[in-house]
Amino acid sequence: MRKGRLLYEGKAKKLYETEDKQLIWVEYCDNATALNGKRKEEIKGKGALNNQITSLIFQKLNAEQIQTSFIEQLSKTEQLNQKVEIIPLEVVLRNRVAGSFAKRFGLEEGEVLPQPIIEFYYKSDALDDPFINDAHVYFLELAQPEELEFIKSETLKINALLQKIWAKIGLSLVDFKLEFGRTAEGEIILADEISPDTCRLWDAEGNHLDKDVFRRNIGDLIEVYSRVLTALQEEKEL
Ligand code: U5P
Repeated sequence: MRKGRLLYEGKAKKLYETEDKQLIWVEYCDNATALNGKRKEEIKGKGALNNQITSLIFQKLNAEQIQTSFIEQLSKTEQLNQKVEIIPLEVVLRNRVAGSFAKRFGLEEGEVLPQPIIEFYYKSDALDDPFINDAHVYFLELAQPEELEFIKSETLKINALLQKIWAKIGLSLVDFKLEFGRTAEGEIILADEISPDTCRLWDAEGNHLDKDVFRRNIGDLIEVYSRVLTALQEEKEL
């Protein structure tokens, strides 16, 4: 398999064509962004950490019969994915009060929600990813009602699996963001990444082992992400 033409450059990833039209070559870069791209920094080693963490998590989800775009890790910074058309929807699931949810409702961070809450954001840099509801999803023609129901039930299933995976290394899954894509056959599958860039992860002492260390300037991102990767690798070997 060879890396072909650059197809798309996102905030922290580059997607390349391969000889096979159904497959894309994904390269994780060292960029860290906050405030929807308005704050940007290069952090050496971040791409390799996120690629390795995402690859481990997606391997576990694939093994649990979740349909995902992940095929294999190619190198420290690269992976092979099935090509999908990304649905411009950020699907956020919250297990605990934190982040924009805490801000929106004027709450302290930390409270465990009686049941998980799923939220949708419309992926649009120009509009700053606005918070939307099901009716907006249909109005914007992002998904059909039965597709959105599938996305919700899949997100709940993924939450249960992710909570178990993170709990094994002593981390509480506070919230996370997923993206889904459509295959050439029109099937909806999980895509993009699952890493400390897209999950809030707290340890038992309340330390943040995720991108909040960068967003809030409260720690060393490489040190924290390395701790997460090492713990996942050690757990895998047990
Ligand atoms: N999140 C992303 N990308 C975004 C916005 C949020 O991955 O563009 C993730 C955060 O890392 C957090 C969850 O785990 O979604 C909720 O974020 P927030 O709405 O509390 O900022």
